[in-house]
Amino acid sequence: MKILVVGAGGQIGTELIPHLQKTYGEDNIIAADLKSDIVERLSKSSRAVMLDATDAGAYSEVIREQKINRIYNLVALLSATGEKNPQIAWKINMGALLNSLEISKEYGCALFTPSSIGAFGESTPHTKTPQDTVMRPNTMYGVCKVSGELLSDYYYHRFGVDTRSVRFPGIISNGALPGGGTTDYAVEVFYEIVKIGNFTCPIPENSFMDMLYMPDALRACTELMDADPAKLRHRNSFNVTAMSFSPEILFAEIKKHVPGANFNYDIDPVKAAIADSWPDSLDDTCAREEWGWKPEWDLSGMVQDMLKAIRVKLA
Ligand code: AKB
Repeated sequence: MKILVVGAGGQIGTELIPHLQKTYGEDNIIAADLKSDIVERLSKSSRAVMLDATDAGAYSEVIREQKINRIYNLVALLSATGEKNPQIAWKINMGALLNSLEISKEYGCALFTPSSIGAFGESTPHTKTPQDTVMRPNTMYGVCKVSGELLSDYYYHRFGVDTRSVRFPGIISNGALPGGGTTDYAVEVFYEIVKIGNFTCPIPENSFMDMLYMPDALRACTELMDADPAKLRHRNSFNVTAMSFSPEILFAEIKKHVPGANFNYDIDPVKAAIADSWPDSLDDTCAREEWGWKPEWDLSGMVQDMLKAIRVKLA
């Protein structure tokens, strides 16, 4: 197995690379990113190449030269950034996906491209959101995710490309920071509380969203791609979740360990509207039944582990 991770320098890629190295062997994993400083950072702990995934020629060359047979396409502008520049979000998110699909078709690669809870919108049932339901997102990020799910299923049915993916909720992690997402507050709060004991939240206190702790997200990436294809009735994309909470609930949990922590709200209207349009809680039964998805981290375990890790990191 030879695996290429494109967009490897972001929040997921930074931790997916060591997870893949541990699972499939260091020499079999190649990290690719657009920016030279990120490639330099990645190259300290993995094989790394500079690559613009929207450049089809350069992308094909890497696949050919490195004899790649599985791709994780993590290239994306996230929800809040996408609203600042919708045209660029479409160009980057869909450009990288279309190239990944075409290349996978040509070179016989299996392809994982994460979708998101952002693929849902206001008209989606918000509680226990089913696997198959109304998908009419209100953001450009969501429009890209729904289009991506449809295109990925199209390439599977029409050309037999082995496309698989999950709808990630907010991912909480202590490696690289997320950037430009609506769920970022649930990571940023840990840094601010450990650093200065205060956090000003851009999301309303009672706005619920699904979340996953990074170790569970990494397992989803590998367990789905290694799953028996005969058991998959769905492909693009599976609902996955581990917990659903509002800022108020998360902050109360943090306060159990940092009693002096202080929380304020300064609502960002764009992020608040996005959060409001997304599900409050997903139903991930299909992922559980079709490939054995089972999260290991809940709110209380995640909060304790995050505080420990961020204290070490900032010490
Ligand atoms: C975002 O907030 O945009 C992402 C996501 C849920 O896809 N973290």
